Amino acid sequence: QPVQHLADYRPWPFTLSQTRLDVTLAPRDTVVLTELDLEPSDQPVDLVLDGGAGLRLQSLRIDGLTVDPAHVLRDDETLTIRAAALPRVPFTLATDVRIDPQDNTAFEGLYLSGGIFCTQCEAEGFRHITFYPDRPDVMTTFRVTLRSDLPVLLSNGNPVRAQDGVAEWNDPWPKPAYLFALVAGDLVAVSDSFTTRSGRAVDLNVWVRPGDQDRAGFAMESLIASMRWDEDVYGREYDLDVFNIVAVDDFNMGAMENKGLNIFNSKLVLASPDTATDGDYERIEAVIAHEYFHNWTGNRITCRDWFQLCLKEGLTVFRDQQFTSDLRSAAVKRIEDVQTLRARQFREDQGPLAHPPRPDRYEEINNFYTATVYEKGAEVIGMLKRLVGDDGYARALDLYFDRHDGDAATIEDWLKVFEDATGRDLAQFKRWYTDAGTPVLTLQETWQDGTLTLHFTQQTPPTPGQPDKPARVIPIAVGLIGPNGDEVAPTRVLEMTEDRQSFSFEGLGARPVASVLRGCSAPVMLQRQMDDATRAFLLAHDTDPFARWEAGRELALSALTQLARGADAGDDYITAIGALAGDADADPAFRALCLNLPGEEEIATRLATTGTTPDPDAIQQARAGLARRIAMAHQDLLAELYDTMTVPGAYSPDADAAARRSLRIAALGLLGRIDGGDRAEVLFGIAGNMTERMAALAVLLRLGRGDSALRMLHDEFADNRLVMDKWFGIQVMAAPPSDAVAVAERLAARPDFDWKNPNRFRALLGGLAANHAGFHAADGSGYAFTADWLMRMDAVNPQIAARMSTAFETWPRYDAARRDHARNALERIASLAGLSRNTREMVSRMIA
Ligand code: DPP
Ligand code: ZN
Repeated sequence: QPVQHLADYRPWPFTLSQTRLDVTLAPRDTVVLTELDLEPSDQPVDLVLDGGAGLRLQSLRIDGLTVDPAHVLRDDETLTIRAAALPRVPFTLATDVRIDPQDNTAFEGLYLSGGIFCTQCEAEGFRHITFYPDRPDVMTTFRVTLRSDLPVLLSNGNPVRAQDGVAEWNDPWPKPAYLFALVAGDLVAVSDSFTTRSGRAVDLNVWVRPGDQDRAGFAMESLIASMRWDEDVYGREYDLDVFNIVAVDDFNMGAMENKGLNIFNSKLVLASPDTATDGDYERIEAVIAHEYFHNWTGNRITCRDWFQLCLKEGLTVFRDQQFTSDLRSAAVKRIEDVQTLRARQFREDQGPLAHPPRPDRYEEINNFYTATVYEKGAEVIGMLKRLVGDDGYARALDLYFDRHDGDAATIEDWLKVFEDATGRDLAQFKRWYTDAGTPVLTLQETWQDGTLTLHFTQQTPPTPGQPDKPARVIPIAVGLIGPNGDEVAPTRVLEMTEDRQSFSFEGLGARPVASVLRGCSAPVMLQRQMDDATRAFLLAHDTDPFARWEAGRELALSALTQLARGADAGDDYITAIGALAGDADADPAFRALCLNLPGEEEIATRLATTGTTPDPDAIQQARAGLARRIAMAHQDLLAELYDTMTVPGAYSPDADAAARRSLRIAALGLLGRIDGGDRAEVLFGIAGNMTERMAALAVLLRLGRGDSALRMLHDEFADNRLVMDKWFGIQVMAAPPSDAVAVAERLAARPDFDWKNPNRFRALLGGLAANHAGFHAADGSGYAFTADWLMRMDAVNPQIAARMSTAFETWPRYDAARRDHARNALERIASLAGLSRNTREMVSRMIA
């Protein structure tokens, strides 16, 4: 398959009015009978169906008659029936195909996960099940018959009948093949029901393995909250009689929004206080919501082609972010989202894998399920909402659902809806979708006669294939804080449209401090000359919680980058952070976010973007040293927080309880720098929840005294895959950097390193990648270890190998010796015989 180009889009020259599937499940030789009701267009053209060499075709009939083999062509990816063999009137094409789910280790199409048959069809998995026009703009109704002795047989839509090993499902909503799903297994359900606001009763089920029911309740609560929220906030109702969620252990992604039958990675469904952290609970709630919200933004309105992936993903991430903000703390959620954006999307934008939210070329679409498509896609919608206002946004969304229900739509359609609903011209705004790269916004200020003027320039560095970057429209939210700490001008959104532009605030008595890019009003990097005292002032007084946190962040990064360069710094930060941590009026979660120092990766990024080659060891030492100084300076306060930020009563994952725990463990982490790990040792033994136990374990591992805690955890949870994933991951992540590769090697040699399971593989390899100085070990051992495993994984599961190869995406910014090691590792991967298209594309972009 050559490079795909957006410009080459052509509608499919047939009409498909119904798909009927009859599947007899077996580990080997599953029988897939498919009937497609097709209508040809006016011109006679060949019928080209997707479907590769893995499909064993037993028969091919048109209206009951076998198609003359002379008119049939097959290659590795398609089956073609010549126009000469096709009727000029509506006809039914019937195929009989055999496949082997048991041998499907790529987890794409139909596969077995621990005795459960399940599917993953996005983006192009359906073509591994049967021959089909496997493209999102071909939408049709599905009728599915499943045959198996397994007790639970599920597919999309509404159940028609189920008895004697046969189940029939009917999905009345036209959908593309990527939203198809089937599940068969020995499963049990946690069940509930929901009545939509127009009175439709919906049966809800969360299907898990027998024994896991007591860990599925939170997923169900989250589903009900999501259904209610989408009605209240977007006016969107559910549209079938049943909504099923199934948890499986082997899953390439987090979860999948198949119509009426969401399939989830079990780590995003199963939770109990003793096995899941507060972060896990929050993530489960968000992903359940995300997949549910796709029912409208993704399923009822889907994408015309895969270049438009951010149409559904950016919008659905934006919606799940709004949902979490409404249920929990909006300020904390915004800070967490920006941290993720910077750690993953800014990182992507600054390296060889940079691409726009709507790319215009790809080789393998699975490589574009990225932070840029998802997280930046959501940021772009946040900007749009800021520019047109809340009312304009609501009108545009109503119009979007009205106009495009049932469509396979494009980014152009999406923007047109906003233009029509608000009268605004979005031609310049569209660059956010088509141009890669993070704009750098610089700010200079002048003050004269009671007028403060902000002089901005914007400039976006070149990215692969896009040397020139015209100016974008950037919404810059600004407020002013007076010298006494009061807000003298509330938030106002400045719209920057030129390369350089100035904005004035007049009639001011005394010079205020500008609080700029409030709420992170645009996904840009702000460069601004500001002394540490002014930053500390904003950290103390800014009325916008994001900007307040950001002031502390900048203060920390300023200290850490100086320390990493060998200078002396940090006193201002230590003083300011103590005041904030002790501010009993501030939300404990906010205080915890401020107390957590920027990670080593973020420090490396800051150094690289300001012209210094990052030295991973120096960064690690700078950060550890500053943490120790904070602990020394605020020992009593931190000990008090640790002792008092407990949560009485039974564990609850709600925002307030989680906030207190987050501040408590932030204090624990700092105290661990000076108490030798004694508190952590005690806490690990007595804590009744996984949040505190994992935090304690991380402290112990960093100090090299985690062995007995690891043994305890292992003895308790050896049979729990999700806890064991954490057990593998944290040992590598929290290892002293000089040991990290050795720890990873030792763990990889264990019999329970079930590396073909994506979660287990990600735990170990992702754990190493997250250990910045360990992965970037000067001798290249971290790179070599990772490359060896990526090559091994590529032959088994190309999607996972390709995804994890992004560990290398920052390699060009390190020193020459590390660059040599990294390039060698990447070239070794590139030269592997039989390398998948997935990994080949990633590696070749990284060494281009
Ligand atoms: N399942 C993935 C998601 O929901 C891909 N659609 O984002
Ligand atoms: Zn999604």
